Amino acid sequence: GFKGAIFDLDGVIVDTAKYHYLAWRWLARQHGFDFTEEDNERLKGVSRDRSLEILLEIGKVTVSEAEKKAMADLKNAKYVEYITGMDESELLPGAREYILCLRDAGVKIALGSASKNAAFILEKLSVTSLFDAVIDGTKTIKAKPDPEVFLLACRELRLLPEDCVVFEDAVAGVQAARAAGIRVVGIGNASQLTEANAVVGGLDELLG
Ligand code: G16
Ligand code: MG
Repeated sequence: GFKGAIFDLDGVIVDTAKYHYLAWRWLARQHGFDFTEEDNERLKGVSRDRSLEILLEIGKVTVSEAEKKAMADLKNAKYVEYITGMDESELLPGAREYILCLRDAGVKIALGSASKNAAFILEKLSVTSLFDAVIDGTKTIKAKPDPEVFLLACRELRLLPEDCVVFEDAVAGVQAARAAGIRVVGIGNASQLTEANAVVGGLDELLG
């Protein structure tokens, strides 16, 4: 059993990856190169700044630090335009139901996301009140695979890592959870998430 459940956001609760993709592709095209859906796989769970570095590598574009900052801001403005239109219909199957089920059983719930837009997205999905703690990209210094985000979540829930479980879809996120000493359920493909303690296709598979 476990006393705390820590959920990643993109790829676990909601598919915001498609909006990140559209915004990054828009930025790439502004700079004269294409950005494919396959390229986008490399950005899942990765911080905004690191994502930009990868994008620039793909486009073989070199820019100044000031330009990088401007590009990251532009991408985010575009991304925020897309997510502003989101509502609860975009919750992934089983997400709300599984969290409610855990809450009924007395399990504490936290968010552990790399996104600086996480609080806004939870509001759009009308699930803010389901979380006892929200740790996101505005509260962390080190990005996944560093364990910081999940250790902060445990601390805010007042629980030990060994009493918690993380739900993660990205390899870097699974590694971050393991580094924090927390058991992790991978969401996605078992051949990709090899370091997870268990893997399911989605939270709907966990509903009893
Ligand atoms: C999410 C996405 C990443 C994104 C990151 C930062 O991570 O998977 O693609 O780059 O957040 O997002 P933002 O630009 O909104 O700060 P997670 O940890 O929720 O899967
Ligand atoms: Mg994710």
